[in-house]
Amino acid sequence: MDLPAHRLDLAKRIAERLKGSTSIAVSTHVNGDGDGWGSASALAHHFGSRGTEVRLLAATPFPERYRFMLPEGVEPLDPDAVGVEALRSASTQVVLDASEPSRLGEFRLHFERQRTIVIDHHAVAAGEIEADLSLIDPAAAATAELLYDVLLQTGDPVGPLAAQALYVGLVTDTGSFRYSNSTPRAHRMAAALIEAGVNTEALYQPLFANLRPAELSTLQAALERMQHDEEYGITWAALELDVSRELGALMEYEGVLEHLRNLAGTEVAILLRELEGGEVKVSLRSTGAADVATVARLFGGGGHTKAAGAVVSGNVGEATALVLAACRSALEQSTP
Ligand SMILES: [Mn+2]
Repeated sequence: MDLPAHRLDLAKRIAERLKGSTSIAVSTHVNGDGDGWGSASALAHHFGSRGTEVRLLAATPFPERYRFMLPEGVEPLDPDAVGVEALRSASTQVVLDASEPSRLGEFRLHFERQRTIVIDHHAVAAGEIEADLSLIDPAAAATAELLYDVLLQTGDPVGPLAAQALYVGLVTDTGSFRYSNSTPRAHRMAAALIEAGVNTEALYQPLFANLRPAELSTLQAALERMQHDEEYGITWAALELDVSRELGALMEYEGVLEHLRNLAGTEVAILLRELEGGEVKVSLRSTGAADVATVARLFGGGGHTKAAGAVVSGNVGEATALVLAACRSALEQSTP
């Protein structure tokens, strides 16, 4: 695979550093997604098969949906005494799919600059994690793409299980190759991973199906509450605390936002979920020119231009009003 010149030097240096490590601790961002956990699993497969001890750190609970990617015997560690000790004692500390300290949860206090490597494709806004080597490129489709560049530089072939985990990162972050980051290079990488042994059909069930009834109930509750502002092209659903509490952790079900953004005439889709303690979790998607990362940052959150999130103080009604106002002004600015 062609490697953009500016990435080559860093990818080589990171590959050398990882090859020289006796133990590697890997963290992704809180509420880790398919790209974060796919990349972490790929790193664990690739260096684990060389005999390196690789420990995975889960600042928030590891999503069961991604368990099939983990190497045998690797169990992501909570931010308790055991997890923190695994991080502190590792010869190399790796951060994947995040570059802001606040995204690391309780683990953030235990990274040491000289031992830290960051690989990420988010545009850094709020201040970077201090690292010895940082491969950060928002032009990459996924962190999995940057990690693949690194793995190729190790000189060891990328095995089928590492390839599968990288493919999961690529598929989930590109919306199954439908979003604007589905670049020619992302497709070339997908082809190379399939050649390395990925069975794409076998991934459909674990990634997209296997929904539990409660997950479809989440969708049902959201669709019942769906509202649409025709003038601005905003579609949203706000879930009150009692619904949100009942559905619990299942609220992470991504398919809900997909449906909201698929309504005809939608430029911005918003899912708001009231949490305990007077906070509302807000997830934003843009289908056009509006930059929802800027909206998320107004509320202390972040993300990509077309996919971002934040936690807003207040009840769900107040948060909805604030976020809608911010989205309307972002849409006014994005319209020429
Ligand atoms: Mn990502």
